[in-house]
Amino acid sequence: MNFVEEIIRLFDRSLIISCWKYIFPVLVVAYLIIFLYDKHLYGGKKVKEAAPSEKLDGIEYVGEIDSEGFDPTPVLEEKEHVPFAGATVFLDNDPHKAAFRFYKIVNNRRSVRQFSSRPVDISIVEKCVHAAGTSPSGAHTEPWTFCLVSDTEIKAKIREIVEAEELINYQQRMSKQWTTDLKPLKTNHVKEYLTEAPCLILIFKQTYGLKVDGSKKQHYYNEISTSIATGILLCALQAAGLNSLVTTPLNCGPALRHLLGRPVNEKLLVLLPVGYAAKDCTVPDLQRKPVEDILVKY
Ligand code: IYR
Repeated sequence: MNFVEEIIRLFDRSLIISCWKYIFPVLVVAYLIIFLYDKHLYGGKKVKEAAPSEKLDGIEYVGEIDSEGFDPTPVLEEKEHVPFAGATVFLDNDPHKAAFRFYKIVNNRRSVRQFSSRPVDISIVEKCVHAAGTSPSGAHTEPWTFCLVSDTEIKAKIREIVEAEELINYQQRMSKQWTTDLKPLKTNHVKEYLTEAPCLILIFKQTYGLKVDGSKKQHYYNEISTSIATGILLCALQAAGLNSLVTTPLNCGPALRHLLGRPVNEKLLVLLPVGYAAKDCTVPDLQRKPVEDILVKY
């Protein structure tokens, strides 16, 4: 008896055929659901995730690479050292006044969820991003990308992606305690600020970089570095009189990355709506911890 006959003998043929009557329609429906969901997220455009050794951004690597796509041979990039100019104290050359003034600026900052339609001068935001780019980073790798979106249609698409995911987040992914903790902030899956704010800044951490030869470059502490840069950006926006909100849209990273055409080494860290608070904007009456509670002196 040959192999095929043996298989047919083992499984009753008529049983398999009768099962397929049910299995086949289920498979077709499952495929349709996956297809429609994919089309909804990525507009039908299939974007392939590049494997580490694959071509990325049109650069192909020709040398030796390890399984992660990094060149195993250390490369020394020499840096000249120059005399340090020293810290600058503005405000009457008085460091106390300068520190207090900075405190006053940042203490005024509140997370704003209702924005007015008052337009923002993009060149101000650009200057703030310029300031954010002065952030320290692991081995000076500067592992960040700031995507500034003011296009109405792209903002609408971003809102669509975020609201679809946030609905699932609020209903299923976030714990009961989490949604209860958020009740005082009056947040939910509806994100009007994503279309009301004149601009959105999507901040991506670059999990690795690319050298000119196409091999990968280590981006040490890329999340910490990008978070520090984000902090500087928030201060700069506040100093320029702009309002902002830090949002971390859970599960939206890949879809937003595809939408903005960012490469696979970039992962969304935060999304900031930026603009001017609406006239009737309200914020929760929160208190900040006194310095004695957050500072331990030795
Ligand atoms: N990302 C959700 C939930 C959320 C989570 C935290 I932690 C907040 O401080 C605020 C909101 C949202 O944006 O609604």
